[in-house]
Amino acid sequence: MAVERTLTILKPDCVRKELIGEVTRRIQEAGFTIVAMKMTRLTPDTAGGFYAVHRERPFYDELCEFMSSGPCVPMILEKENAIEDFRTFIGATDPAEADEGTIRADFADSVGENIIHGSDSVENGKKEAAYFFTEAEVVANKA
Ligand code: IDP
Repeated sequence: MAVERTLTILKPDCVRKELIGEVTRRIQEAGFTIVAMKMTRLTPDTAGGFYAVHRERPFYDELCEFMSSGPCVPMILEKENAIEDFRTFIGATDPAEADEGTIRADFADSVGENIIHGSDSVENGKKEAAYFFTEAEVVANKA
């Protein structure tokens, strides 16, 4: 299996609930290597740019408001089969439908405030990583 990278964001609800440590521990325990990480705060505009694909969806404004409501922690993660494995690890978008033991099942309150993001394809992972990180900020690139 190919080594892939995925972009995750510990969303503002994750930071507010003081779950950065617990979720990061689980990410590493599941075998993902963190190759870039920062804490930042999105504006409604930068959140909107990240989720541009959802611009026509009824929840778009709510999503931009939520994603800019406090700091978040984006990371680039590396692992074999990272994209699919990380989506399985975080669980379904709606925590009520997420498998037991997944991050969203354990910690998320609603389909909107669902703790964590994970890229849905290798191509989108690359675009999303570039949205948050320069090449120089990716530690593995400097080894
Ligand atoms: P994903 O994060 O599991 O890939 P997407 O369908 O790509 O799910 O939606 C992006 C984000 O938009 C979700 O993680 C969630 O925060 C928000 N979202 C999705 N559907 C709804 C909804 O029906 N109401 C409110 N927010 C939603």
